[in-house]
Formats: sequence, structure tokens, C-alpha cells
Amino acid sequence: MEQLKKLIMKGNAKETVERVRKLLEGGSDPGGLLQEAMIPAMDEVGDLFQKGEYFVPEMLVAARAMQQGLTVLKPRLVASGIEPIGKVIIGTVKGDLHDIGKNLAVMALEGAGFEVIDLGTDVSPARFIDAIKEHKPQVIGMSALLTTTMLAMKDTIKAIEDAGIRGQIKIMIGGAPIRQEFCDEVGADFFAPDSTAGRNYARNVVTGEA
Ligand code: B1M
Repeated sequence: MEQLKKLIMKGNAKETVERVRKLLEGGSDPGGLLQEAMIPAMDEVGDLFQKGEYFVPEMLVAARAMQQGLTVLKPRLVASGIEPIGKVIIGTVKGDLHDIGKNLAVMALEGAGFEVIDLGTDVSPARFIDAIKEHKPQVIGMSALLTTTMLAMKDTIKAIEDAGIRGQIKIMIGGAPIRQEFCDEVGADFFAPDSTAGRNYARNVVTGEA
């Protein structure tokens, strides 16, 4: 596990993929790999960046190793062949290119049987609105990793209200800088501190418990 963490931090994508495969073959729990090695690796990369020991290229290669490791984990995290229990539209907000957390939220939702329309990164309020009108989801999910771009969540919610479609959907938000107070301030329905909480909330929405 420690070796996997180091491989991601070094941005060694090829060996990350091999290590994830080996650990899975050896019986490791996919959720454990994620929580105990892969996410901590990204946290440490962020700390090193903050200290000025890592720069954007190092963050980028680490993110690439993480993403490739996740492609090996995905089939084990996502159950297949389930009828959709509901629809969720998800995206990283305008100006923000971070998508690892958002992708984990997508996996958790797909694993729970949701059809997920993933709008990707740098998603404008207008694109969210068009997608809501087209796909008619029960839940919208927004992710932001920057203290600057989290404000785009407020703009998006306001635009959804102005478009007269706020009442049709529940809105959940997530990402490292987001807190419950911010969620309350911008008028989102739910703050998801992690992908599991996001999945549980979406499930509660479709069963009428939220
Ligand atoms: Co950036 N970056 N980055 N970065 N980056 C951070 C966020 C930063 C905290 C690093 C630091 O300084 N310590 C810092 C932000 C500081 C701030 O805003 N106060 C930062 C910065 C400054 C920047 C740039 C501005 C750097 C520059 O260019 N000078 C730049 C901005 C680009 C842009 O977006 N416009 C930038 C660029 C990048 C890369 C492209 C190099 C790369 C992203 C690659 C990619 O995502 N494809 C990158 C990375 C990798 C990071 C760190 C190191 C790791 C982020 C990550 O993937 N974490 C990050 C430091 C950190 O967060 N520790 C950092 C792992 C991920 C699993 O966690 O996304 O929080 P997270 O998701 C969690 C929960 O939050 C939740 O579920 C997940 C766990 O289950 N969740 C949701 C998230 N979204 C959810 C949505 C939901 C539900 C749950 O439903 C909707």
C-alpha cells in the first residue's frame, strides 16, 4: 500500500496500474486501496505543492497516475448490469479543471445503479441548465476544488433558480474547500464530504427520504 502511494506521488502511471492490479489479485479491498493509499497520495501531493516542493507538472503526473490506477479499480467499484434507479447530472464547475473527486463521485453513483450524465470539467451554468432540461435528472452534483471556483456554484444555483427549474431537482455539492456553511449560504440541498455521502444522498432523494 505504501509503495502504491509512493508510485502515485512520483507520477509513475505504468507501475501504479501494475501495483493496483497486483494488490487486487492478492485480495486487497478496492475501497481500502482508494482510502488508505490513493487518496492520501493526492493529499500529500497537495501538501508538497503548498510547501513549494512540488509544482504543477508534478501535480499533473501524479493526477495522471491516480486516474490510470482508478481505471483498474473502476470495474471493482462499480457493479454492472443494474437497472438505473435514477438520474444524476454531475460536473466540475466553471473555471475548475480538477476531476478526480468528481470521477469518484460518478463511480459511486454508477455503482449504486444511477445513470450518470457526466458533463466533465469547467461546466458553465448554461450547460448545467441545458442538461437539466434535456435529461430531467432528480439530482445535480457540482464539484469544485478551488476557493475561487467554488463561487461558481452560487452562480450556477442562481441561474437554475432564474431558469425556473430549481424546484424540479435537488442539488448536492462537494470538493475539498466546501463546508456545510457554504452549502447553506449558496442554497444547495446537500454537502457531500465524500463520494459515499453523495451516493447515499442521491439514493435518499429517489426513495423520497431526502
Ligand atoms: Co490543483 N490545487 N491546481 N491541480 N490540486 C489543489 C486543489 C490545491 C489545494 C493544492 C494546494 O495548494 N495544496 C490548490 C487550491 C488552493 C485553493 O484554492 N485555495 C490547487 C491549485 C492552486 C491549482 C492551480 C491554480 C495551480 C496553478 O496552476 N498554479 C491549478 C488550477 C487549475 C484549474 O482548475 N483551473 C491546479 C491544477 C491542478 C492539476 C491540473 C495539476 C491537477 C488536477 C488534475 C485532475 O483533477 N485531473 C491538480 C491536483 C491533482 C491537485 C491536488 C494535489 C489533488 C486534488 C485531488 O484530486 N484530490 C489538490 C490538493 C488536495 O486536494 N489535497 C490541488 C483527491 C480527490 C479524491 O479529492 O477532489 O477533494 P477531492 O474529492 C473528494 C471529496 O472532496 C468529495 O469526494 C472525494 C472523495 O471521495 N467530492 C465530491 C469531490 N467532489 C465531489 C462531488 C460530489 C460528491 C463528493 O458530488 C457532486
